[in-house]
Amino acid sequence: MADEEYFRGISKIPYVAGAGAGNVLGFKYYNAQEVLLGKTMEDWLSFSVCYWHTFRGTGADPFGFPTLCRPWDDGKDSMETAKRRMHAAFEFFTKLGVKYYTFHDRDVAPEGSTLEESNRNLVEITDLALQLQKKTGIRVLWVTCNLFAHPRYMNGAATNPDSHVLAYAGAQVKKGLEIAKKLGAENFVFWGGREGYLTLHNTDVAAELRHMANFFKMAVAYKEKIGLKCQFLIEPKPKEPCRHQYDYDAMSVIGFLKHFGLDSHFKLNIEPNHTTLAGHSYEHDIVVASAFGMLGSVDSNTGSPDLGWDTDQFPMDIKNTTMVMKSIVEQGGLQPGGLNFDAKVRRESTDLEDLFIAHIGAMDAFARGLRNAVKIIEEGVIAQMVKERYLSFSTGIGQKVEEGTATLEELEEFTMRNGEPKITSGKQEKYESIINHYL
Ligand code: XLS
Ligand code: NI
Ligand code: NI
Repeated sequence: MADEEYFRGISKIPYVAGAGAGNVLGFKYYNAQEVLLGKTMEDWLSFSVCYWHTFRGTGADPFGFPTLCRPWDDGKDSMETAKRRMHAAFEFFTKLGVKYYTFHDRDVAPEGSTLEESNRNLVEITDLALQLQKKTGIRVLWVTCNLFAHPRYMNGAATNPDSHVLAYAGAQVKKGLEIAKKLGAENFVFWGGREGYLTLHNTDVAAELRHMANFFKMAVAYKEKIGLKCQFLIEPKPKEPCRHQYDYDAMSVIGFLKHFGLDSHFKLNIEPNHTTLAGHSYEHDIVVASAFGMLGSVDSNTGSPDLGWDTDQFPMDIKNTTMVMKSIVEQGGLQPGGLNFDAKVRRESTDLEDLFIAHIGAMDAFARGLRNAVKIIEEGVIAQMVKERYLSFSTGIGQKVEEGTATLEELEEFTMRNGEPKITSGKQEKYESIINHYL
């Protein structure tokens, strides 16, 4: 089992700068060890493969049966299958040349009929993961607990109206944190898919938010108790599967964390397909989270903007990747976060090689985005224009506003003295033309 090769005919993906359009099994832009602005591309991008889509995805959708047959899967949720899958996963990570992977507890090990059995399974499988990590140097970008798939969580986990369910979720997170420590995970993610409501008629919103905050406080306490060093992340999403999810978008989560005094313990894991579901532009939540110093990691995927749900497609749009990388480079990088491909091949992309083609295409899209962003930042044309736009805040009354020392009386006096402000063009088309220059 350990020696079996699952991705036959595919070897380590090479850097093939300048190769023709038809070569989709090589990187044309991602050159891992190349240094840009003092850091290797590998470090700026910290790519990660997700376990759930890439190793558990079957292509099933609400209207159709599975379409994706994988050589490591026999359709059984057994420990033996789980181990085979783990070997296949590490073969994939190694050939693709990524340093990180992410998983939910229940992706890697089957859920047992009791919590004890589930925990035993998880411990046994992560022993194998640890062994493969040591052998390959591949690391865990983040671990998360699946607190949304099992029927017990249908009314929520940390926001469930039944404290017994909340207790179960807490027990699951306790084990998840222990596993994160064992595997040296860089981050731990909370995604609240069932933390929200289907109807307000049966929901005590204030109680649910309080319980969720207290749940996070227990997680922080246990993390500190066991000396787990990783960064906690919350992943916002406005809806799906709930009608409304409390972690609606970056600004809502930041407000929640600050309200409950949790903001020093958490950062955000932003998934652009969730941002667009919340009605914002692709990079909006990246920019907002970064503005608060809370951009921790990115679930780099995309949706189809003409649809209203999370299609988890591989990000292939160079303008999007450029704008995301601009924010990331401006804040000095993402570490200990990274770019995790929370993305799945289409259910019609049935070849095994499509898994490689999808990841390579998306890695190259981000590598191009990084190269573009570096040029935008190095040349500084946009930055200079933005700086000039806000120049009035560096002297006089503007400076007093900036520093928080101005009063309304002073603003009135200033206005009486200076009259009507002059009309200033926002120059949107000029900015857009300049951005296009770099794409
Ligand atoms: C679902 C989320 C989920 C999280 C991890 O929409 O993106 O996959 O990333 O639970
Ligand atoms: Ni995600
Ligand atoms: Ni998602």
